[in-house]
Amino acid sequence: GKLYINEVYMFSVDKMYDILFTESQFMREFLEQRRFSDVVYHSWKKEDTGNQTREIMYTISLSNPLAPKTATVTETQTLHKASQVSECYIIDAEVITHDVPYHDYFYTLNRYMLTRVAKNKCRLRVSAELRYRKQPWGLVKGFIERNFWSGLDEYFRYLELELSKVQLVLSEPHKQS
Ligand code: YK8
Repeated sequence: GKLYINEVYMFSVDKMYDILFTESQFMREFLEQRRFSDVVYHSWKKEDTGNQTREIMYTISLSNPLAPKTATVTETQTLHKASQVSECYIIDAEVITHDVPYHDYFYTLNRYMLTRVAKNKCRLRVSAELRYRKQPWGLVKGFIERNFWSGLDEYFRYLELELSKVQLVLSEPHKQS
């Protein structure tokens, strides 16, 4: 696995949850800029385990000459039952990229941990793992890994950048009228 974000933000943990895990303006604009389209959110469902899960479907555009121009994606998010409003949220996201070469070999597991630091301060920790469904041979494995990590690096670098901007907007002092 790889740790992508481990940062403290100057807004509440509930705000961070709203930004990342509801159909927020932030997420709408972010996905639009990343050229994600046909986004369909299904609602959260309670499982027997006490966790909640939901599915999100979307289409991504790719610029790799070896891949098709677009690919459909299914992201299954699990909100762990250990999560507590205003304290912490733990979300696992299993991401399946259909339509890309070797798509039947791998999927992605991302883990988001949102924790309260103070009333208007939270920590976001995001890590990602490449998981195999079947063992690829050496050449294919190298090929998948290069493309996989470069795609994820770019996505999370951009997410971190956009989140730091939110922080600036939200911490602007309110003008007195
Ligand atoms: C989620 C991991 C691999 C995939 C991609 C595969 C190319 C393979 C082609 C080679 C395009 C939003 C990625 C980056 C697409 C985007 C996925 C996102 C960023 C073999 C020729 C989508 C998080 C996420 C997880 C996995 C990412 C894919 O919230 O390289």
